[in-house]
Amino acid sequence: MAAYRADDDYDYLFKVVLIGDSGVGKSNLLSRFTRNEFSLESKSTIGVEFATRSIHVDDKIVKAQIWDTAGQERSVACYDVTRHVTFENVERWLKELRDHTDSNIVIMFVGNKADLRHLRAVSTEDAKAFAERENTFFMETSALESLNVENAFTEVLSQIYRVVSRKALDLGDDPTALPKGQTINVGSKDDVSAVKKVGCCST
Ligand SMILES: Nc1nc2c(ncn2[C@@H]2O[C@H](COP(=O)(O)OP(=O)(O)OP(=O)(O)O)[C@@H](O)[C@H]2O)c(=O)[nH]1
Ligand SMILES: [Mg+2]
Repeated sequence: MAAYRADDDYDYLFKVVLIGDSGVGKSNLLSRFTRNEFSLESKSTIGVEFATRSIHVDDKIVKAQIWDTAGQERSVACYDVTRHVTFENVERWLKELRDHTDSNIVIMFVGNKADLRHLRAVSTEDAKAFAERENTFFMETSALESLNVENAFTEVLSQIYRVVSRKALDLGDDPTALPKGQTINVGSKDDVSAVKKVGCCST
């Protein structure tokens, strides 16, 4: 076996979709995580965009394909801590999601713009309590200050990895034997084309 790993050599490919109201900072969380970039004047996203980055989880290379749109594989639900309505909307989304997907889906609840301390409208306590009730992961981030962005994505990818390897074990398989280069959808049977068809915020 070769001692090096090529750039595109990975053990798992996970698809992660960012959802949340317009302007909460989805595109900037994505660009901060995948390119370490932030833009103060980013334009509203039209259509579908994605970017990739590989990280290590345990001894495995996990490649994340992160979709900046609303779709079926909803993993990271974002709101803006300075706008309470964006919190109410992800609350609603998460509740609907619970009714329509299997319990294995991994959801991270992300309160972005934590740097705007003087403008805060959603308290950490309220968000934490909601996340506990809904049994989701929760983190406050700032794409601007690069606060917790790395942690949020690493956490969600590690949890998806855990669910997937647990599933593989349940089936009596070796998790490392999962076929390489195959997209593993957690909590949905639909593929990317379905995401495009459904478009933004359809539920
Ligand atoms: N202060 C602060 N501003 C942020 C942060 N993240 C994003 N912004 C700003 O918020 C605005 C919207 O950010 P986007 O990343 O474009 O938001 P979006 O959720 O992708 O919006 P849509 O594409 O319309 O759905 C931009 O002006 C960003 O510069 C943050 O963590 N802190
Ligand atoms: Mg955007």
